[in-house]
Amino acid sequence: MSKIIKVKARQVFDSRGNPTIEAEVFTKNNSASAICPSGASTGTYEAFEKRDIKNEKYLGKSVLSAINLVNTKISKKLRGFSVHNQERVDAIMINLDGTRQKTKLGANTILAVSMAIKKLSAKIKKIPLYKTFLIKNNFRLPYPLMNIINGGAHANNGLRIQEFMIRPDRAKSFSDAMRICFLVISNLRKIIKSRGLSTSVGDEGGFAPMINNNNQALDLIVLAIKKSGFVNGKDVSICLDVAANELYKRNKYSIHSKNYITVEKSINEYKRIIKRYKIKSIEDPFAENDWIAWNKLMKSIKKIQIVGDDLYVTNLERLKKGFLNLSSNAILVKLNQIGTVSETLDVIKFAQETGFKTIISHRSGDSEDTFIADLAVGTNSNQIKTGSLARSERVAKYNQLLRIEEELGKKARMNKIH
Ligand code: 2PG
Ligand code: MG
Repeated sequence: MSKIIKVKARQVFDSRGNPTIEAEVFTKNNSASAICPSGASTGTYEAFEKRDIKNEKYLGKSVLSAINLVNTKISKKLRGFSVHNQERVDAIMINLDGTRQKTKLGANTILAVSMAIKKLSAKIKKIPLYKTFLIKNNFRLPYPLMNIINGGAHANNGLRIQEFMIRPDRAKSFSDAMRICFLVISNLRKIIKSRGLSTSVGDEGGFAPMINNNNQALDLIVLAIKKSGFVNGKDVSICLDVAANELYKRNKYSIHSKNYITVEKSINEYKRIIKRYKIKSIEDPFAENDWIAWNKLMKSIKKIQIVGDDLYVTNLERLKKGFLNLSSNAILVKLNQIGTVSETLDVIKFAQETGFKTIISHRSGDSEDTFIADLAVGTNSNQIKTGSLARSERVAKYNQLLRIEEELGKKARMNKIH
């Protein structure tokens, strides 16, 4: 009853309006589907995203060849295997591809199938998806890292830093966390409007006002937190994703202004804003190959969450290097950076065993698929980063977490931040 009889894919569109893959897996009596997301500020070491670069009808962005691969090669190879044996089916696809970065089939091709299989397994077992990952009981809800001001590659306002986020550190439940974020966002909207700035939003649902100075964005957020009756750094903490790959040139960085400065000077600037704005978490503070800079930062600041995204690209080898190098104390986890559910779980397991905080993340090009909400709960991940309370592809994940919390009832607990 759980044997795969067919895999089928179709081209659908992501939240930026770009083509992406939806895969549907069939057993005799059941089926389930999943949609692959897509990033804009991607790391060099991410697994390959397959697109028809020569198809001018879609400006080189269609995924029709990937879809053809699913409908033919992958469907044929997976036929007869059980949907309950995720590792096996993932290994078959990894071997069928046979390359380091999944350049032959594409990580997007493989991942859509891998996620659909996971969903179908849960459906056949008649259990919620979150119960099929690493944790079997004592589920914990993640703290949301809500991206409320968008900059960098996700907006066109000239803000150096890509994501300005809030985390409701004293929330007692996930619904309480949502209420706190709702209040801060509502007040931020009012403040931005009162300054005569636009309240239009960027790719991840955060506001994208035409300001180009990090401090200005941070001042707005501090004010919104205060106006909402919360204490910055206690009730609500400011967190950043610098996405420093985009701000790096010849050993120097233009994170804090348009001027390129050394790592040492950048660290001093980090220290200054951490103190002034009580920042609690910084993602990708330096570029993906600058291991020395990461280690210097880790050694020079205490009690701050340093998150590797482009640095690790959800890749076990790179995470092991970061562990040995003392590069960070947290990892951002994105399924499509590596390309299968099994490999993602391996990374999460290693990270948690070695004391890293795990943060499950969306991509800037995302969809109505809420897989990552279940993944966050099912792996006891501390945090989830999935945009603001705007744009349904972002809100869908938060809504799914509310449903999970409701289902867990009295057993629902928030994760530990510290
Ligand atoms: C990031 C992500 C998600 P993108 O850098 O963390 O916010 O952006 O998907 O564009 O890589
Ligand atoms: Mg990032």
